[in-house]
Amino acid sequence: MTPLLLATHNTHKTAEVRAILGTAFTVSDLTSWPDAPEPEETGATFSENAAIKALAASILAGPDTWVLADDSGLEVDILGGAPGVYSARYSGRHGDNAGHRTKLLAELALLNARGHDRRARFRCVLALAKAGNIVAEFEGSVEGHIAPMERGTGGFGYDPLFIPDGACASFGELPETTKNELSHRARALAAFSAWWPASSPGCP
Ligand code: ITT
Repeated sequence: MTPLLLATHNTHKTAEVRAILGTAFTVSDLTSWPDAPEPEETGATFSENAAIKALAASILAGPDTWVLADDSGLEVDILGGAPGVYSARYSGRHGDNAGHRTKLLAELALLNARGHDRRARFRCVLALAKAGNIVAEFEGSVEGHIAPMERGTGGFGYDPLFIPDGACASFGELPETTKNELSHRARALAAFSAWWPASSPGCP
């Protein structure tokens, strides 16, 4: 099993990455590094923020450690792609997921958004780093729409509001295993897994 440091403090992400990658990797995260600085996510794109997080963790962890950073979020078409890179701080307080969901529903109500106007997608960009360099980047997305009200208590973040195309239930209602088959994170990790053996023959 290859050790992989996930450059996140979000333990929900870690749990999903562990479940999706299975036994090929031993996944740890920054909760095991109490002194890990939280770099400011100053990028304008998921890609830039993923690179910021991956490089900071790679420098911390040293040259032998593979580091993967996940920058992700929800894009709502009628809001011009918001909350986008601001998904984790949409209502003003980082990680106030209930506040973010309330604000999103209020914004859509103000615009009287119905049907197609509620189109949205989750996006995930993964940056892979080693020895202080970005080695590769992987992306995944899942299309869907925003429910009229919160549905279910599973998952995290915007999951109770997001209904993926082809489903009649939100990520907050669907079993974890279903989310982990079709989510933005699952698709980005599938690209990572497909790349991994090809680019690292005989490693580590
Ligand atoms: P790290 O930066 O430490 O990884 P974070 O939660 O701040 O943790 P991001 O900056 O990537 O991570 O913000 C992602 C936000 O987007 C996250 O806090 C959720 O609000 C939302 N999000 C991303 N993936 C999601 C998912 O699978 N389900 C629900 N919401 C998600």
